[in-house]
Amino acid sequence: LETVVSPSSLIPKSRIQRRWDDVNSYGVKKKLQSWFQLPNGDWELGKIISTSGTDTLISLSDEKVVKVKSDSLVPANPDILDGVDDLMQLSYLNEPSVLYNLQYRYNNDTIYTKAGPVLVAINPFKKVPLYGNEYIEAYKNKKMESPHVYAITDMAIREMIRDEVNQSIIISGESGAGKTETAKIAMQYLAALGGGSGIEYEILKTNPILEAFGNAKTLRNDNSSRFGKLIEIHFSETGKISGAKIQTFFTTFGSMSDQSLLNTEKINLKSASEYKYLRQSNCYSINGVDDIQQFRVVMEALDIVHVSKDDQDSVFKMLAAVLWLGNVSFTVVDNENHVEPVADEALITVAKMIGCDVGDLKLALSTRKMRVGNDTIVQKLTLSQAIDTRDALAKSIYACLFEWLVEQINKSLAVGKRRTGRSISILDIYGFESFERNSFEQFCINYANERLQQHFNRHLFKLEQEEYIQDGIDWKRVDFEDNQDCLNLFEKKPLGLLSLLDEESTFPNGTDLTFANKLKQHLNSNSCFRGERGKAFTVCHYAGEVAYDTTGFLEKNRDLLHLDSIQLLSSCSCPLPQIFASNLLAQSEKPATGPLYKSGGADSQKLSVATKFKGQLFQLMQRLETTTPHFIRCIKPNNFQSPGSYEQGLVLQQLRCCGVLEVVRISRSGFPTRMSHQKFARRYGFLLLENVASQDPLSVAVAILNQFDILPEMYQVGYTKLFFRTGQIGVLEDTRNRTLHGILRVQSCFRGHQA
Ligand code: AOV
Ligand code: MG
Repeated sequence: LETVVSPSSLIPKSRIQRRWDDVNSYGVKKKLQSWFQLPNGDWELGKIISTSGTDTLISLSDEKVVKVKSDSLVPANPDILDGVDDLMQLSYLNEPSVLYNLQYRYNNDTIYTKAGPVLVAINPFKKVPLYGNEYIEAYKNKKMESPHVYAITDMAIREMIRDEVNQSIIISGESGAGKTETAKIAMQYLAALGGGSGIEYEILKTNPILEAFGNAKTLRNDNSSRFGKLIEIHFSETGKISGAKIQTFFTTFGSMSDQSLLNTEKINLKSASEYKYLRQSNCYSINGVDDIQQFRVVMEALDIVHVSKDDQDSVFKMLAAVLWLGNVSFTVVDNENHVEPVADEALITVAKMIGCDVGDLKLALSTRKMRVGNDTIVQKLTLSQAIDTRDALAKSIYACLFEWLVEQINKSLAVGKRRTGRSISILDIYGFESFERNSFEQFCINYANERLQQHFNRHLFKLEQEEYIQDGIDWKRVDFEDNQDCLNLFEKKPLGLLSLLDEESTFPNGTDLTFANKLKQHLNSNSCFRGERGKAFTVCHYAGEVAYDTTGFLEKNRDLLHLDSIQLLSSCSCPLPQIFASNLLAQSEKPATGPLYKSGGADSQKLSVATKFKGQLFQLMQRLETTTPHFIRCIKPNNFQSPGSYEQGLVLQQLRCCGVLEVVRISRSGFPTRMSHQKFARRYGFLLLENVASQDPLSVAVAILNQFDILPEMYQVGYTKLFFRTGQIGVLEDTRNRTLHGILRVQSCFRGHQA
């Protein structure tokens, strides 16, 4: 059998990968095993039989022999390296080897693997026996060391205590990759180690509440978070959890989940299919989800985080108001297509739930007050304007309700007055998205990820190298993909994507097409931008090119909630709508800085959605900047949420998007662990066999390195710090811990003896 295949470029190669190939393409002929790419893009392992000229004969596992171009083969690692814990240990770091290693582990339910300092987690889509108290104990006592969320969380705790610096655990990945589950696993570990005061129990109970109100079933994930979340967990000096604070970002409540509600007459509850908002997906149940059981859990959680019974009643009234709003219908009242809401059960129930006059509600849904000079005129709404107004009100009540709940939770978890400045924050935020059709949501999400990627880059590569150079150690510069150009494309003023979007949103005659044309006119010279035909444009993100369709951009960027609706809420007799109204007014106030979006003709000035988004993102980044980050990259092995299926192409694409391969390359050539001479001497000096009390820290440090036989290529001595390759400090830490335990035991024996 003779088949000549040219497997190159079946998977488009990124710039990063091309460089990888340069590094790894040597040595193929001498190796017995090699990767060979099948026409479908998957890689298969083959044994080299012979090489002649530019061709190589290889035999595959099914005994088939194929002839391929020698330069298309990629070297494979020896069997002994199958399934290593850390990708850094691989001799050959090419893509097929990495894919194979992850798959090998995944097939054994070992879903976690290190990629240098980054933890890769592959969603098992089934229960795996890796969690619970026994595992927590094992990681706590260092009896278990294999990569795990517990291990990385443990490291965060230790570094928080050791360095007295706040820590963050940044979890990213595609929808359905397992971010939220991973965040919960990390919280579990923190609660187990820092528990005692009881507050940890409350903190864990915030998850079911946030998920009940903030998650929805989507095509990609049955329990998809429609918001990003940062939870900051505070610790006392003794290492006990003292409180927590939750911040949510970028809520997108476009679609709502099938909430199971209280079945009481008080809120006039009907079955889900009676509500227009819940009817649209035609999906009323989720496999394996028991709504009644979940509902009980949420109600119990609300009690635990101290939401009073009265407030709980109000919460369900607001939910009912939102659902009934969706059922409000309109009739045309004149020949200009102006409308009025129908005064039926839906309208009357909404008015009752929020506590307003039916007439006021009618007016707010069918008219808009506008100021012309010093006069106020009332404009009637057309059918489509009225529907938009109704939906905007429903969305904003829901969003306000969610924000209010988070606020209540935060009050309940409030950190006491004695802040210690010790905290671990967990960030669960959606990753880079690239679909067939990409809209405003992907535009915002990918912009946020571009920023997070810069944080990742800066932390892992840039700061790293700057530190080496500053400390004068021998270090050959490793380049990394800097994404500053792409960030400039978004953020530059006045000619950046965000500025131009805001500008066009303020023009009454602006359309998605005029917006797209403006982008092409001003940004075509930018290397990260490419105008496409019609209303489309392409951005070259760090993770790849994404073509955006500007359809709906302007409308989504304008905040459609009218001042009339806010005024309606503020006049309601229920407490929650009043709180919502004052929050909304505060948000729409003119801020000291930042571009403004003037809503078309109305008398309020509001921030555009994109500008608010950018503001939140900057706040988030500022908070993260003050922490030592730990990164977890979640990977989805297939698109069917099913266990046991591992699609190489899909995994590879995600590995590239989150820079996992690049980070291994950099880490392997660097010195990720570092410690000042003083600290090193203080920490390990007592392990020395000879007395060094009189010596300077550097001499002590060198003595330690010698005594423990740390190989010269494994460390570098800088002006102020010692730099180590990965894993080196572990040996010293172990010895130190064992010795300390020994001393403690001796001391307690001694005390026992005295007594
Ligand atoms: P996501 O947070 O990354 O998506 P989730 O954390 O909700 O994804 O995970 C999706 C589903 O995968 C969960 O509901 C579980 O069924 C399963 N899963 C994830 N991690 C594990 C694990 N460690 N063990 C067992 N099952 C797991 V989104 O919120 O959609 O971006 O917006
Ligand atoms: Mg999630």
